[in-house]
Amino acid sequence: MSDKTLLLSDDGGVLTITVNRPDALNALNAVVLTELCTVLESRLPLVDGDLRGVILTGAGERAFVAGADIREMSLMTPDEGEAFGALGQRVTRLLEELPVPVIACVSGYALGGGCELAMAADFIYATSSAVFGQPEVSLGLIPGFGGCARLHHRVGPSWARELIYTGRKIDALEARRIGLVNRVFDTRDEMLGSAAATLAEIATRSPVAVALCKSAINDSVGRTTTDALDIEKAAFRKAFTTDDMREGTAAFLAKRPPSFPGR
Ligand code: CO8
Repeated sequence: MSDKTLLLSDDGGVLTITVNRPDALNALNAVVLTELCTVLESRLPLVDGDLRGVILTGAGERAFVAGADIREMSLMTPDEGEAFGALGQRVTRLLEELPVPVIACVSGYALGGGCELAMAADFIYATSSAVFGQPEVSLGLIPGFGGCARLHHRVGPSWARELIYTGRKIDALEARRIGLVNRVFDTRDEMLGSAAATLAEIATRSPVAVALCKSAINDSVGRTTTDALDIEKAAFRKAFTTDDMREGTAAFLAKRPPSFPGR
């Protein structure tokens, strides 16, 4: 196993980011969060580049990420805690702002900041060993990397409140049942293979249209239907300015597969 805390591999336009602190169950310390920011910021301008999707995972079978680093947080002043929370929130925003789909692949624990990191992905795949939860209240903390802000959009306010107030952990099947997880797999290899296949399928669609959908969905969260429809209307208009839209509609009419230029 490498001694780097973040492992990156690029395979055919799919970037796999692996949090690699298995001895601490991949807990997020300031170093990992700063490295995540650096990687994601460097990828943001690649809307016209080769990047087609991101898989976010944790090293080993025991944990995706077992939370923010409790040892590190235990020594923080309020100002340091605020800066740490802001750093974690920045990572989750960067994942949402990436113009390509992000799939979180969860084996083992996704607790606290780990569950919040997974929720910043577009959707979550899990193995049957996965365990989700927001146990912060057991530590006198609260979810600080977007758990209070995002969990209720995934599972509805009632489930979000119960999970956050109790700190209770749920298994993969329960997480799928309440809508937190899309798919559950027997093995990690199956999960990663399926995530790669999903990203490959999405890559056959217009990358510009997918990016417009992603930002329209993210920007609509928490808005009124009227505001959300305005956001969608603006994105719909923008689609008409793209070469992808001309190609996609022309290909349909010519009864041939589209070849999207990605602009
Ligand atoms: N931080 C630091 N170290 C951790 C963490 C963590 N979150 N989780 C596990 N570890 C370490 C353990 O200390 C242990 O290290 P060592 O071997 O040196 O003692 C090693 O990983 C293995 O852990 P365990 O021996 O405890 O393994 P078990 O299989 O017995 O238990 C559990 C696994 C159930 C996952 C258990 O480790 C656990 O409960 N971990 C903590 C889970 C948790 O509470 N996570 C939430 C943390 S709070 C948070 O994420 C807040 C996010 C927002 C922050 C906003 C800041 C403003």
